[in-house]
Amino acid sequence: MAGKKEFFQGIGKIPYEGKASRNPLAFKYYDKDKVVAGKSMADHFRFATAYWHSFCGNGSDPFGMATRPMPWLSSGDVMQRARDKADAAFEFMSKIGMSFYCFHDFDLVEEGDTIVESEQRLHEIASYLLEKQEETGIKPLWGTANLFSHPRYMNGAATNPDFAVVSHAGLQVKNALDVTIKLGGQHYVFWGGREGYMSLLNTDMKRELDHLAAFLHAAMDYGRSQGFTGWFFIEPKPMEPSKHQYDFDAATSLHFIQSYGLEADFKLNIEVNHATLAQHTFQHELQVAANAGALGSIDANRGDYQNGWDTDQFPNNVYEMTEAMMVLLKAGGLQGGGINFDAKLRRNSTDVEDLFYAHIGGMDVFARALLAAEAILNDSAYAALFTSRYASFDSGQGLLFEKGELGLTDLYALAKTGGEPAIRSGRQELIENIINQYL
Ligand code: XUL
Ligand code: CO
Repeated sequence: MAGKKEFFQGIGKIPYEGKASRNPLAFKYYDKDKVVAGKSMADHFRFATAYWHSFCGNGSDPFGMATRPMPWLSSGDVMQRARDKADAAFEFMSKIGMSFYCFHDFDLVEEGDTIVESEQRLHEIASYLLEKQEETGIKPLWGTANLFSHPRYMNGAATNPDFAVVSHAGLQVKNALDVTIKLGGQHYVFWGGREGYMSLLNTDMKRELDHLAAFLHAAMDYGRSQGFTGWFFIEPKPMEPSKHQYDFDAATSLHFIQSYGLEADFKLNIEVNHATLAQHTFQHELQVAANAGALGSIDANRGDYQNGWDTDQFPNNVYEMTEAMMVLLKAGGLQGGGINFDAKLRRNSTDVEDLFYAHIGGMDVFARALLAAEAILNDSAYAALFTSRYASFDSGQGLLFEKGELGLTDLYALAKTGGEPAIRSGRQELIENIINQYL
């Protein structure tokens, strides 16, 4: 590795040692080459590190300052800081065996005082990242533009009531797309933290949604004109930082995508903690996306059952993740995306090892859940229980109904001669017990 400094000293390549291992710096379940349901674990997951949380987030919160030592941010020179950050990122990803990363434009390098300065910085750091990528084979899973931190976006980016801000957002997305393409990024994400409103009293919702659609069409046309072949993902989230965000959940985002004719190019990036903020489960959001053929990618994390905000903790609940992996396997996997750990260390996790423990834990939870889900779907009574619930639609009148061949008077006549339907158990507890048995 070309990096001059070693930022994660004393930590080598993280091995897979199996579940009997007591080595905290080893995988217990994530065995990248192990084939599960016809694909290696690495190919199922395509794990990615989030540049912002892992290499920019310093533990500060609205109540307190940074807690986490980040030696890669110590240089007084902005470009040196960006290069050191890239060195730290690639050292971490190489050691843990991560194939992908995800970034916002100004995670890579700080925004300049002028547009020209920002563009120069982005161009320069992208060239440096390209060198690191060539050395390691690690690439972006997706890129995005930060259209929510700068004060200019306080009233929205693509949905801002001021066209000057909308066009500035366009400039930023053009540059972010150029960098994503230059780095061989596979996909491009739109997360609209400020695309929404704080009060309807001053918001023309319909007009703002029309603007968002025009903006996304323009971004998509530009990307395609530059040879970008990846998907554009919308990442739903109901609120935070806005009171109400337009991409509220998977169903709302799909309705938007379909209403504005974006469905050939746009899919969804489903985030666990965004699902729970919308009062859904993660698996619900995965299923809604899958039903529309739009399950593109995943942002992995978890919320907190007692807090109502986006805590972005690393995943640790194997039972819930197993339910999610059952949905994923039944859907035939992700459509081109991967699993990005959009998760941050707790403010009091301050040792260099903590970033490794967090990612090892998250990757092991996915691996363990995938193994369990595959066994449940293929070896247990589950599949038969599931399909038998719908057996009355497999033949006869039920099948005709499913094909749309029965009218309401047909249903009337059938019910009248059929009498009161039998009471049939949904067997929820039995199915829950089966899952528990396979963990
Ligand atoms: C915010 C969030 C973002 C997106 C990318 O909640 O999830 O980090 O993933 O902008
Ligand atoms: Co996210």
